[in-house]
Amino acid sequence: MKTTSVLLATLASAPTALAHTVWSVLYVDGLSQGDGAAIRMRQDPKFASFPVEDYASDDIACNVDGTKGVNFVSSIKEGSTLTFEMRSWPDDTSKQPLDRPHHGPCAVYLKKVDSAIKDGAAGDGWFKLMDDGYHADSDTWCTDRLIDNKGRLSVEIPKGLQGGYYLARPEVVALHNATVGAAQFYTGCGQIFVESTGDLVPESTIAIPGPEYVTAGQSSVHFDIYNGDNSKYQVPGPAVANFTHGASASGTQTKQEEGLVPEDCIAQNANWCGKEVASYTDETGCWASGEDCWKQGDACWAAAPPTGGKVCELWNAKCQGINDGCKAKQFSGPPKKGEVLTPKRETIDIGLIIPVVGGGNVDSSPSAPSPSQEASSAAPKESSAAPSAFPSVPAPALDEAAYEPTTAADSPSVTEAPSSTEAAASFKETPTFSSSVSLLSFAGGVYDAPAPSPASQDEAAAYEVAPAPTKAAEQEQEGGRWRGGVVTKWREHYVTETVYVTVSA
Ligand SMILES: [Cu+2]
Repeated sequence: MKTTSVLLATLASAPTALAHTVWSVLYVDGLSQGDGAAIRMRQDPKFASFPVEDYASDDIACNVDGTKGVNFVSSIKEGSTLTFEMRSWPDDTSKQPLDRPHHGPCAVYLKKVDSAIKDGAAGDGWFKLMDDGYHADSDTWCTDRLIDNKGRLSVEIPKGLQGGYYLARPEVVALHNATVGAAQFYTGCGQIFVESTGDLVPESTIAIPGPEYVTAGQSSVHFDIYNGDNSKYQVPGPAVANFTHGASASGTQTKQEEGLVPEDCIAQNANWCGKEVASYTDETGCWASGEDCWKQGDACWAAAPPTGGKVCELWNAKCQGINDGCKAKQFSGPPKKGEVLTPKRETIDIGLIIPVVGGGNVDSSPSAPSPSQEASSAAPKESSAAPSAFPSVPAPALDEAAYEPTTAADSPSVTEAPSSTEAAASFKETPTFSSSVSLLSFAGGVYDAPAPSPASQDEAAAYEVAPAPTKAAEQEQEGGRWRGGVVTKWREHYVTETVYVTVSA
């Protein structure tokens, strides 16, 4: 049977099914906010990395569980760079951020909200800050650039953007199954507060979910990347937003009042915070404080997202220390009172910043855009020819080819590619938006091997036809079919197994 042979061939040639991905960490100007902190992600670790495939569902906004907020909100300054990190195993950075056969575009959206914690995410108000699809010169997708960049997607928060709370939504759309219309959306949302006195607002917003974002069957989610002309692929959603002056004072929040990490927080695990237990001088007090400590530890584990509970472990060790002290009749405590258990936050070199194409223009008049302007801003990949006043975006390119290296000499070959560390260092001296050519060269240049791609679209489809059980699932089906007087009997035996294997990045 065809189906059977395809499946078996897949298992024989590729014993590893694809590991999906989940947005796991938010960095602000390269500083980690802590694994899982201020991020809405799917909570069940078994399914955290699974894609959203129902484009009409509210889950497409901030992922499953994404309509509910988390406790913390990250502080951002206008002009700061936000970096989202995806991981195939949210609690294990030694794994590949996303398996290579996931090919597709990426984007970042923002939504201005009254409360970053309480907003339900789905609905109107979303605008796109950047997107990136396919580059014909290097035959690469945004996913390739992200995988080469440790799974990190960065975007600059526009200078002058209206201050206040936002949901920040990174997105990767994997197209390996899009031949049958099953593009996979990987998303999540960061809860942020933008410190700014600016008054810039997007000219228009869209609803997610909604027809201006994506609908099933649309070419952005139903596309044959193996046999089609990938240079014609259009990223889902609207064009990158243009901005205009005229934020309403009532909608501007000038001071962050929600989602701050308490000052007396001595242990932070994602969106949970532990506070020092009461001091004691006698046995009763000792046991009582131990009890309080364990209670907080339980809450830590209960709140731990799929990125794990490393700080909960440290916390429980603290509680054990208190109890040990009580047993040893050391009734003065707690030991190491006030010691901060939160590990020092990591600062990373964010590496690649994908240049923003189009958008960003500030309308000189604060009045509402004319219908023709609206029409042009709604058209994908078209930008008005207005001079760019914002932020330091180059004159909008008409298409991707216009900002890509025009000669082979501009584009380093694979063998000439600098090490990623060297390339990353040269980045830092490069203005974010004005040197798109060198940035793109880097994006293509770090490749040290051609991307392994499925041998055929059948094989690609077979990769993820099955959900990802962690143990083998066997299934037999029998049936019969009558056609033209002949009864064909068939019997199929499926074995689907997902084996996750460590692949060094
Ligand atoms: Cu996947």
